[in-house]
Amino acid sequence: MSKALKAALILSFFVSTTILISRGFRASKIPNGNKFDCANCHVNPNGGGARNAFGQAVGARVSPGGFEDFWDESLANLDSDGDGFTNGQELQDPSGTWRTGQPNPGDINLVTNPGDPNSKPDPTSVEDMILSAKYELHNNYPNPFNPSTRISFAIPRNEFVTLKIYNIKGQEVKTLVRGNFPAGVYQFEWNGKDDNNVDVAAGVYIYSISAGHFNKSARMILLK
Ligand SMILES: [Ca+2]
Repeated sequence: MSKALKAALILSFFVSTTILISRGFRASKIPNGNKFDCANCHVNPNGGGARNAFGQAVGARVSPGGFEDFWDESLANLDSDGDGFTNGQELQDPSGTWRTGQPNPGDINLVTNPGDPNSKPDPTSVEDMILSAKYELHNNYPNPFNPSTRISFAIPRNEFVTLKIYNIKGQEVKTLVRGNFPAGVYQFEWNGKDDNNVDVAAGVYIYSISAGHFNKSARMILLK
């Protein structure tokens, strides 16, 4: 075998290996990228060749052969394939907060292809996803606390809201909030007293919100 031929074979081995590695590597850098793998970015479902519109957006964000992370809020907010749904909505990470290596967000069964205009999600599931992303129970602050702490939550539409505090045994200690609220962000202070206006003991407490179908609880610590 001539030196030139050997060199050409070695070079083609490295080039093809590098392309294969970078393809698999990049699919692992988008949320739920394993569902469509190479077809997320390439017209040919087996990969290689022309990139689809999503692949072009990815290509614009990485250096040739580079392994940098590129999934972010701005890529999530694009509708690369023009099917009326953002890349983030198609990949179950509407706000683009997922990062490489984290568990896949959302439901992989609902994931559609961000580079294929014929593959798009059910509008109802997108609406649910957007709404549920906007309900939030924030961490109380300060925590641990003495003598009082603030608890805030967000709701995307008018809801009947209850925000209750329980002790570690699950016994209700205090109803902090109970009523109808329009969409918005709210903050309430808990002064460490129960429903009878008696100081509670130091320890771990649980605050729990219920707003429509949204329920969430978190822990806080009262120090004395
Ligand atoms: Ca699509």
